[in-house]
Amino acid sequence: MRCRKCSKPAVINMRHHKLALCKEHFLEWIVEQTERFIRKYRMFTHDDKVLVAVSGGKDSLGLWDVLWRLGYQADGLYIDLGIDGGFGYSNQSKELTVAFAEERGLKLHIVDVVASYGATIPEMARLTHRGKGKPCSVCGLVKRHEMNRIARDFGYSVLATGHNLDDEAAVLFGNTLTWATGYLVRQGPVLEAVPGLARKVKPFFRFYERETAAYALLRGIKYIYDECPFSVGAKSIYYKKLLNRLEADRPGAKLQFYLGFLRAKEEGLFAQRAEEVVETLHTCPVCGQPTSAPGKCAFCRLVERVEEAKRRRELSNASS
Ligand code: Q46
Ligand code: ZN
Ligand code: ZN
Repeated sequence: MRCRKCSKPAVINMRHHKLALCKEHFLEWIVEQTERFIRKYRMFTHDDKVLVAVSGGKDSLGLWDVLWRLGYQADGLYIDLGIDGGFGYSNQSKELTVAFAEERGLKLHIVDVVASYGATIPEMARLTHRGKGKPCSVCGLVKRHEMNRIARDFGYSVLATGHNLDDEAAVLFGNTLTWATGYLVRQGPVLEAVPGLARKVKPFFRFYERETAAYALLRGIKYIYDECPFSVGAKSIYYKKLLNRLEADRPGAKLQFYLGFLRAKEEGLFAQRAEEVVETLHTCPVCGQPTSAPGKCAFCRLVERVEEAKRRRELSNASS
């Protein structure tokens, strides 16, 4: 197989695009395509301050690398969740992220949830009995809150995440199986800003996971190969496998599924539902972030419950 652009041996064949490329042209292609998607979907411009949420994985570090090469003002945010999983997941991913930023002279914000809130994510879930043994819902809540907080406190107008097509198609598949219209209306590569919340964008949303992995590998980015230990058995992984089987028989099926959804939405599918779910936002009296119901937001309630549970535990330890 030869590169379409220069006839050197190809390192990747993207059957859905009928495009094979050599290393040099593939790396160039990813950067050019990312720029094209950023413009096409009006994600941000060179005047915006962009905060990239980085986990130490291939997608987020790859995205940060591409935005840096394109000359955007893109700083990173790493949230140390305190997850160990027997191999120091959080420590390893933090070290790799710090090294990545240092090598390129990039600014990185680090939030340490233990230092800030007194417990790791798995401890928070245990102490508050949330998530039936899985800390993912607590984790999502904390990550969203911290991303919004750093974006607001440091004046970032855009929050970028490294979600790829496989991630997005799996979420879409899950939402479609249950016709979760409330989620479907909000799903997309751009979520516009609302007062108090920065715009959220996913510049890698049209790349297959295999392409983002190839980009990180060929670019020589050192990223964490292991997934978070709590991702084992996640529904999204099962949906990804199903979609991969479909893709193997019909190259391009995943991309078609997702882009078809975006087109249908543009044509008015769910438009009525979108109007219904425009919520009146309230402001949390503790943290000042927007929240859908009056009173404290879900994050502040979680932090309060963690503190209460820790106090109770200390009291019972002291009396025993
Ligand atoms: S939610 Fe769950 Fe992920 Fe948090 S606890 Fe790990 S698997 S990192 S995207
Ligand atoms: Zn080439
Ligand atoms: Zn709050």
